Amino acid sequence: MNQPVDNRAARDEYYHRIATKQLTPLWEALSALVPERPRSPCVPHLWRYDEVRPWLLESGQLITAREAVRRVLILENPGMPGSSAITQALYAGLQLILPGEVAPSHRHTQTALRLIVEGSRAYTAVDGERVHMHPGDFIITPSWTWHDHGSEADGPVVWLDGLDIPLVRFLDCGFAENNPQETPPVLRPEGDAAARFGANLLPVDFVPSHSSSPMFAYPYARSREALDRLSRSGDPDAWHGHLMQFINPSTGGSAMATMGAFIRLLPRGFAGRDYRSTDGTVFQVIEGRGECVLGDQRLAFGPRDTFVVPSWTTHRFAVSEDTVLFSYSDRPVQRALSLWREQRLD
Ligand code: 1HN
Repeated sequence: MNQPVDNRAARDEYYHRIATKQLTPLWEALSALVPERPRSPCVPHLWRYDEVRPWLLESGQLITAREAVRRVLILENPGMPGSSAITQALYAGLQLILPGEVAPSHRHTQTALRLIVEGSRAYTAVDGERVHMHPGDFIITPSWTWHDHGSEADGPVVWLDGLDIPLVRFLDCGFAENNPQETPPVLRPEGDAAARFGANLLPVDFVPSHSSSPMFAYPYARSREALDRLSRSGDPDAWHGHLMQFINPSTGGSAMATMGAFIRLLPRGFAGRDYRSTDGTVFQVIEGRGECVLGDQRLAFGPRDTFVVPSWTTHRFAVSEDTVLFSYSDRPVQRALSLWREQRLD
């Protein structure tokens, strides 16, 4: 009675019958439902900025920022066609704004981050405060905050957008709203949030929240200087180089609830060790040149390129110049749910 039985035809006939009542057998799906390790459809991929840039600029001839609402080329993972996703949980895109343009105000429950790639003198406004953006700056747009963008530059300005769109879609908890005012009034002077929250000080009655950092702009000049000092005062971690995370200064936790953001310096000649973690990660090259080695696959990167490393994919870095990489992932979500794992390999 405990021997397996060879009755394929009878089983298939049974599956057909129960399917009419929306029932399916777990035993046919069990190993796929509970894999021994992550089996992501997401694949490693690199977008070369030199290749993407002409197409991004061409989009500027075809549609205005106002008409597009956001003029963005989505970086879609080749393993997940049609998903508008770069990993299972995350979205990435390159946004273009041209001189004098406006991207109208709206808000949504999806959290956004920006990493400025090219150009200066464009600004983003978050709930009434503007910040001008420079290459390498990291800026967050917390969930449900009004935001619009504009450009006072004389050339194109491009940034990487990272959002938790696929995660929010998976959870079916997305809301969005257009602002009746395309460009809402400025309520506070530029630098207000930096003064309140970015000087190792907090307003005395401020109540910290883990949901999002009250400081929404992290200028590259400051993070670059910190990395430079770190590199001169100690050896890099053998796996990560000099790796730092962007924090909410009022809690010490992640700057955003759903996305973790990181910046690292890999000194010239750095040859890192193999590493993997369960948070599929998007990398943006701010400076430098090198490669990310994933088994027998090599992603050779240069300045302004974007690449993605899927969940639980062993990888290491080797660089020929001082290199600064920005990265973001869904790590805070995995950690909050006690699901995050990492492994340092030799
Ligand atoms: C969005 O609001 C921005 O504010 C960028 O710049 C990309 C992608 C999907 C949905 C909303 C932005 C977006 C987005």
